[in-house]
Amino acid sequence: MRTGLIKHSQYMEFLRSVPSLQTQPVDVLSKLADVLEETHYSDGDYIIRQGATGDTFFIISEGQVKVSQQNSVNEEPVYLNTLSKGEWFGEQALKGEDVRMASVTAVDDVTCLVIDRESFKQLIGGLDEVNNKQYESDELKAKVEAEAVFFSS
Ligand code: PCG
Repeated sequence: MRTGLIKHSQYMEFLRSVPSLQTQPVDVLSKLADVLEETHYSDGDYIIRQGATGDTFFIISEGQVKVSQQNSVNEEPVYLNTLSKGEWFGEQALKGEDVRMASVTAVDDVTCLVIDRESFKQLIGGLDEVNNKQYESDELKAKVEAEAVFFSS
C-alpha cells in the first residue's frame, strides 16, 4: 500500500460520505483510497482546461470549483455550474473521447482526490450515475445547434 494507514482511513471515511459512492462495497472504497492522488489548488487555478486531453477523474474533498464552457473561439466562456465537497467531475473525457468538454477552476482553496483512467474504469466507471451523467447545458447547446442547422437548410 502506497498510502499511509492514517491517510488511508481518512480517505475511506471521506469516500463513504460521497453520495454517489454510497452503494459501493468497502473493498472498492479501499482500493480507491489506495490509488487516489491528493491535489491542491488555489483560487483561480485551472484544474481542467476545455479542449485538453484528459485521463483523470476528480472528487472534491475540500472547497468549490466553477465550471465554464466556451462555445466558440471568439466568445467569452459561459458559466455553467458550481460543484462542492463530495461532488465529482472529469468523467466525460474518460468515456469515449478523451477531450475535456468544459473548463474547471478553483474557487479559493480546493483539494481534489484524483483517480487515473484505469482505476476509474475498474472502480467507478460501472456506476450508472457517473456513466450516464448528462448536462442540461450541453443538451440545450445541442438543441440550439440542431435548430440552427434546420433553419439554415
Ligand atoms: P470533462 O472530462 O469534459 O471535463 C470537464 C468536466 O466538467 C466534465 O467532464 C464534467 O465532469 C464537468 N461538468 C460540470 N458541469 C458541466 C456541464 O454543464 N457541462 C459539461 N460538459 N461538463 C460539466
